[in-house]
Amino acid sequence: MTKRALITGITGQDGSYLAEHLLSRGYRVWGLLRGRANPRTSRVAHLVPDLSFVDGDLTDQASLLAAVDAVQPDEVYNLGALSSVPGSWQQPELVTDVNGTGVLRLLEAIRMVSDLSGSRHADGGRIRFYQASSSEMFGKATETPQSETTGFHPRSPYGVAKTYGHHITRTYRESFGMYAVSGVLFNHESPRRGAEFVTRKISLAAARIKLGRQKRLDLGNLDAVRDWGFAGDYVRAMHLMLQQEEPTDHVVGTGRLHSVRDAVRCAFACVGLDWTDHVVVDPALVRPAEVEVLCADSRRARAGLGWEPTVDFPALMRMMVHSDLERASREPAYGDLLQVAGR
Ligand code: NAP
Ligand code: G4F
Repeated sequence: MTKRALITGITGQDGSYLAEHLLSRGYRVWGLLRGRANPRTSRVAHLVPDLSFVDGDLTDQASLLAAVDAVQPDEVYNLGALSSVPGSWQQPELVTDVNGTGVLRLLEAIRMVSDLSGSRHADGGRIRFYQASSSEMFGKATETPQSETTGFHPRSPYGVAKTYGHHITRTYRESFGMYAVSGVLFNHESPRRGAEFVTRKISLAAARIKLGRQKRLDLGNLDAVRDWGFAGDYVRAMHLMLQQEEPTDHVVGTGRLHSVRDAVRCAFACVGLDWTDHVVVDPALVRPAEVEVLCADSRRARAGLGWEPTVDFPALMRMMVHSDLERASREPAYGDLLQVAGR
């Protein structure tokens, strides 16, 4: 029977890769779209009409209930969130509502629809649920590397809200027997990554500076260290987590560490430039409370799901820089813009 999946966060980086992955496996896929009047669908426009949309917002219980009831999904992937960590200090209450309470609302919608229409699902009426948890929950990590048993010490409103989402998912699993799991995913990037995140900010700047469309790159903490992987690999892990006999949380990452400085060096080397000629450290971009190092211990995912990453860090940065060179070459040069403005 054709499986039906509902994805929140369909317009985001991961939503687009996951929709592609599920469609390629024969799923019918619906994306939850907020703000129909002005939807940001550029990342998934190429998937229409195979991909369908349903209205809804994680801050609105009634819309989630209606969406789950309309789609009658076998699997729900909750990828919707305000996902910028620095942004979460600007809008802490909204981030808590969307990234924290939003998870509770979606679990409630699934519970209610499952109770009402249980017989329509092969596995006893239960809709399987994936929660996009984050390595930001480890924050000021109590051990390195971090695994499924490492304690949480979040350092931002984003991390705190994600920690609530993680715990409420486990609580619904234990309270109601729901197949509800969290993937604790470490940083994953791609050419579709938002330009507010550091790797994409760097790849875009390297491309623009090479093409004479940008002068310099302002960055915050160059010493921060992350475990960066490719988003296309990580959505495979999300899908695998919902295909297991028992609902189990998994940590997903490469186990390889690189600093922001490494990312800059790598990206500028791709375009034949010395990064030290172009990068300026701006103290205003340093966070109120930084997460210095995150490193995944993904042994459970590798052994239990058979998951492996396929793209290493230098290949990931090259992929992003090459994509941005192509994109930036279509942007008007600064001089052209001045001419258009009549100056
Ligand atoms: P992203 O590109 O920032 O996408 C976020 C998505 O959430 C967008 O589609 C956005 O829709 C949607 N959204 C925002 N507010 C919403 C609301 N009130 N109701 C419904 N949807 C809403 O994020 P991503 O990188 O794909 O990440 C996907 C998920 O994984 C997020 O939950 C993120 O926190 C989590 N995560 C990401 C990483 C990573 O490294 N990428 C690592 C760990 C966890 P609009 O277009 O309408 O704004
Ligand atoms: O790219 P980032 O903004 O990613 P961050 O904060 O690690 O969060 C991302 O990964 C999380 C998983 O761990 C997700 F849950 C979350 O949704 C998001 O996708 O920053 C990475 C590092 C930080 O230490 C930051 O201080 O880069 C450092 N950095 C240095 N200069 C910068 C900059 N980050 C940004 N965004 N912009 C800078 O100019």
